[in-house]
Amino acid sequence: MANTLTIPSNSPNIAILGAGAIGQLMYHQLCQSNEQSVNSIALISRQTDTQQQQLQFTDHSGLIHSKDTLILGTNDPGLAEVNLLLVCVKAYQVATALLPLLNKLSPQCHIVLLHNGLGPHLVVAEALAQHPGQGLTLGTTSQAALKISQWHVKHTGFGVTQLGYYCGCKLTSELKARIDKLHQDNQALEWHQPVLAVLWQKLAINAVINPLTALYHCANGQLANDEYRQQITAIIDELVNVAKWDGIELDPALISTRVYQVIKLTAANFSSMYQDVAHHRATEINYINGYICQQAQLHRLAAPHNQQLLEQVLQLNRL
Ligand code: KPL
Repeated sequence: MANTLTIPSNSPNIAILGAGAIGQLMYHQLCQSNEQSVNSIALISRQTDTQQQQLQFTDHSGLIHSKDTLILGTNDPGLAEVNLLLVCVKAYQVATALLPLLNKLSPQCHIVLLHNGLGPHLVVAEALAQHPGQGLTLGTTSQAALKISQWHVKHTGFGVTQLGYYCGCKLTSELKARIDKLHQDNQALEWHQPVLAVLWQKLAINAVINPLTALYHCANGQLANDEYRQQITAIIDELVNVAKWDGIELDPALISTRVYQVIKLTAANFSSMYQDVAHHRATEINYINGYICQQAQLHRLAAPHNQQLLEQVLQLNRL
């Protein structure tokens, strides 16, 4: 189904960049919570041409929904109508996928980054200096989704989505209300100001669970065993120290409690990094433990445990 379309009227004004599991999940959830205005929501692909595609969604109760979806190509003039863009690509894809679009989106477009790890926000914020009408919100989600096939995702777990304004023009109340509607489906959605502290907390969860599950080849739950405790404490202590020099105060005991909660809540899951390594895909390690090492270097701090994990996971990628 790859017919080129022209869509002069009824152009979408909310778009999702990235059609992975989380991107498609966000698309379906936005459509369900904005029923009166589903035609205003689209995906953006890497292709230059626009297509129509039937997407399927298995919700948490097992019901399957089908939806004809507009997948905007990167050359579509309709991009100029997009005034809310949810970026759901992996951290290492953000700059290449998003920066070439900034000129094509509405000059008032508000961008929401939703990925594991930290770092791309710095590059995007710098680029937005050339687009004074646009703005940036950062976020993270603990919802889980599984890609059953290219255009079929299954909602596999509830979790909180945390968002907060970062720079540039603020979200209009109309667009914020449309994001807030995601609350409808029993989903926790929180706004935090400033947002960076919650992103560092999520970074701690990923800095522990993702590399350790990839290296020890295990499900998240195994990390609750005592044999990992010392290493987990060391990773968190280094992160808390680096965050402090970055202006973010974190309580190591609270971070540790939260990390162990997530290990328990997602015990049967295999982390995204475990899966990336298993499928010989690039990992987000440079934006997780790598970001901690980068900021440590900036502040002339030592972060040997995170540095070792970074090197070990990069090595796994080379195997
Ligand atoms: O975000 C995750 C991931 O796998 O990337 C966690 C929270 C660790 C769940 O698996």
